[in-house]
Amino acid sequence: TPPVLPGCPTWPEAYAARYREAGYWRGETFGQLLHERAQRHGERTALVAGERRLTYADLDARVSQLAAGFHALGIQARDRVVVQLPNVAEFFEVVFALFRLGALPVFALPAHRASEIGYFCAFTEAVAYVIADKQAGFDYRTLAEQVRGTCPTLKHVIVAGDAGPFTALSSLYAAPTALPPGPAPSDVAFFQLSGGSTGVPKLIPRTHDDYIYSLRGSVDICRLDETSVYLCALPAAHNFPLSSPGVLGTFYAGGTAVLAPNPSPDTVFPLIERERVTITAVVPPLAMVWMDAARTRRHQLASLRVLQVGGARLSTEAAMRVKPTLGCTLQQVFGMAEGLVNYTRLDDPEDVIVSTQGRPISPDDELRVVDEDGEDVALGETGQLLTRGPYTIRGYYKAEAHNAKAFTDDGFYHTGDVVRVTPQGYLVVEGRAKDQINRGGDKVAAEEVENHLLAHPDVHDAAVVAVPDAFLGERTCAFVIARGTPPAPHVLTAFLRQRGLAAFKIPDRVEFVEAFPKTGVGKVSKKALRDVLAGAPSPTP
Ligand code: J2J
Repeated sequence: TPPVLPGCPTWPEAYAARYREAGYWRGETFGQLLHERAQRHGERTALVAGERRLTYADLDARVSQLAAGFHALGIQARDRVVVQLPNVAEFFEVVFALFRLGALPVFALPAHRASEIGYFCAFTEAVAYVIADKQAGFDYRTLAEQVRGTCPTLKHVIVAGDAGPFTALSSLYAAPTALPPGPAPSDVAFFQLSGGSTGVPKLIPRTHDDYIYSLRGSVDICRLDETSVYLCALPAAHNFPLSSPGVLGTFYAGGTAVLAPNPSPDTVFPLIERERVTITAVVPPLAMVWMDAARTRRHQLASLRVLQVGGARLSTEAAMRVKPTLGCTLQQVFGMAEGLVNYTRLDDPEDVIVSTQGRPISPDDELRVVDEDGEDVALGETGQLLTRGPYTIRGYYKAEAHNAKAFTDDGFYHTGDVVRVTPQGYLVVEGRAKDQINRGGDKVAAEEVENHLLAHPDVHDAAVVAVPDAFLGERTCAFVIARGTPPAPHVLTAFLRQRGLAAFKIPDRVEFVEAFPKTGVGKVSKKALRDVLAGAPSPTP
């Protein structure tokens, strides 16, 4: 077998050697990590989800059984498996069982629908798709029916709960058997999804070595240990609650991870109180909702020491309210599934905590801030952030043409974020140069939505842009040039839903125009379109 999965760019050998020498990559896999923690912390609680409480020994045993079951089903090393599970214990049983075999989870979000899931299955040639039966009023088995017909490689649909016509996950916990040798630490462990700015989501190959390093770094910075209790309120598949330090970082530290089925204060506050949660992570709009709720229920948060906020820019004003209203330390987190994660440190001065998005995990995270021509700007000036380092990918999966644009020749990743660096070396996110809308932490690639709109017979052209929003930070607006009489906006949004686009990507607003304003080089000017929404006079096309 080839040393890495074909289609996954990797670090040049000189860098890999350096990262090993520096002690970042320690040659450990996720399968081994859980075994080791089970030996060390066997009777400690690893995971709390709904009615279930699993010790490290329980989790390790369940994972061994499930790995045997997956193996018996024929799932092999490097097989791709699309995993779309809500915040249930099975999520971690499934992914660790796949890690043991060296099979590769593709981390779909619960909000994804036929368009996204069908694409992930087809693009990765997935052999299996793992879902819950029903969650939050949605029946994932219907989605699986739809997807199965379109993906010939898909052999198994595996369901946590009532399986209907599919394979019950519960039937796969088998007596542990001898398994083939596990993956190498340098192997890809799973695929994260890119927020992206392109027509289809990009897949991010993360290795055991690089991801475990980012966990160890995050655990140190967030001071997790075996007494820590981490609450996972965001969807567990997302890189932030998974790894910064998230549930996997909590396992790394031997602490307890509590999974919340949804992030509303009514659900989460009693959980924080009951489980004595010490740290949790939210996106900015949720931080606002929690701060409002805490006015009357702050006593439920007494155990909380750290609130991490990330995924989108938190205003300084909101940041300043966290400590007074919630009584805990704010930690700003500016990360990306491609790698680089920045944190404010827990003992940073208050002004650094409220007004910056932190600094990198690793001394070997290399940052460049460049202008439009790719030239480095002066220190402290604003520009586009490029990064390279021991846990930042060198390329997306099977995306050669896109990689040539998204990475420099010497391996720096174009984050698409516009930042400046403070004299103390902290990053402040000032804006964005990528064609993406950040809807309260949910990333929407404009081109993806535009392509779906263009499929409608009444749409001649479409351009999707961000509208500022007091609650979400940004919402989406689709500017549409109709072919003939414009359809009602709800006809278009219903059309996108019916095409199986995740709800958070459905435009919040649709505006019909006669023509698009153009830039000097004749491209659609999204800036001029955003100005229209901001109340500027209509552009002259
Ligand atoms: C402004 N923009 C931010 C912040 C992310 C930890 C935390 C977040 C993510 C994440 C993650 C931001 N202020 N504090 O993976 O491990 C925007 C940037 C960035 C993009 C990445 C993690 N924190 N962003 O959000 O892959 O534009 O990862 O490039 O979903 O979110 O999105 P994503």
